[in-house]
Formats: sequence, structure tokens, C-alpha cells
Amino acid sequence: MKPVKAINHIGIAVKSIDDQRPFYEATLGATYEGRETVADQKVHVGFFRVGDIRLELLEPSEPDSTVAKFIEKKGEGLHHIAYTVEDIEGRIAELKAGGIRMIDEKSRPGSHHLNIAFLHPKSSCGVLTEICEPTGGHDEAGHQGA
Ligand code: CMX
Repeated sequence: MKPVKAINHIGIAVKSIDDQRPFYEATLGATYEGRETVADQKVHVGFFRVGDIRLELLEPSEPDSTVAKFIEKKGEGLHHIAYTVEDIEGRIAELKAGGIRMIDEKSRPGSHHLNIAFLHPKSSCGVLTEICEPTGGHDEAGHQGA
């Protein structure tokens, strides 16, 4: 299997993006890049850039969101790590053939111009793991070019 290309982003579950923004922006000095809502995932996503890595703050947009369930069970904190890959459908097929349990058996549109698919945490050392492929016009890590 080809190596993944880069860590694309780190997802952090929060109750409120606005409440946590000062820590990431003022205390850490990360650059706030804006926010989006991913309706089918029932989350608002706040983007912060640290060097080549993006942090995604995930705030539930509905009470029955998987992120709301996560916060209820485990509290706010690290939610997932996303890796940039090429040919995401081919990679999903390879992972499945290797016995990895996929949450998404086919990629779907995520935030920030990415096609995404999640591996189940039971198949990825207890860390919810996402693979993603930029849909075009972005650099290797999936960041939008200047
Ligand atoms: N990281 C690590 N483990 C996790 C986890 C996470 N983020 N979320 C759930 N788990 C674990 C639970 O602790 C639980 O483990 P135990 O059985 O040992 O207690 C197990 O997975 C099952 O969890 P659950 O609470 O019963 O929840 P569900 O099975 O209903 O759902 C999961 C879990 C991972 C399948 C679901 O959260 C999912 O489909 N996630 C992928 C989609 C997603 O997270 N979307 C939000 C972000 C979207 C975006 O970034 O655009």
C-alpha cells in the first residue's frame, strides 16, 4: 500500500467554536481560516492553520449529531486525525481487502473541498481515522493554494 501523503487535519470536538477560538488564536497563535457547516454530518467546522496542518474544531449543529454523542460520552477533545491520500476509492478498496472496517465504503464530500471516508476506530488503534482527497485546486496537504 502506498504511504499516506500528509496529515491533512486534526479534528477536535468542542461544544462551541466561538468559546474555544481565543485559545487557538490568541494563546497558540493559530490562524483562523473561517467556518463551514457540513449538514449531513450535523457539524459546524471552524478552521485554524498551524504551519502545514489544519485544526478543525467540530461543534454539533444538532443534538443527535455523532459529535454531540462523542462529547456527551467522552467530553470535549481530540476527535479524529485525517490523512491525505491519492485515489481515495482505490485506497478504500485496499483497506477493505486488508480487513479494515470502514464507516464509509465510498467517499463523500466533506468540508474544505475534500472527498472523505472514515475508518472505524476499532480498526485504527482506537483513533477515529479519516482519509481524504482534495477535489482540485489545492496543495498536497489539501490546503487551498495562494
Ligand atoms: N474516536 C475514538 N473512538 C470513538 C470515537 C472517536 N471519535 N467515536 C466513537 N468512538 C468509539 C466509542 O468510544 C465506542 O467504543 P466502546 O465500544 O469501546 O465504548 C465505539 O467507538 C462506538 O461508539 P458509539 O458511541 O457507540 O457511537 P457509534 O457507534 O454510534 O458511532 C462512529 C461511532 C465512530 C461509528 C461514529 O461517530 C461515526 O460514524 N463517525 C464518523 C463520522 C464523524 O465522526 N463525523 C463528524 C465529523 C465530520 C467532519 O469532520 O466533516
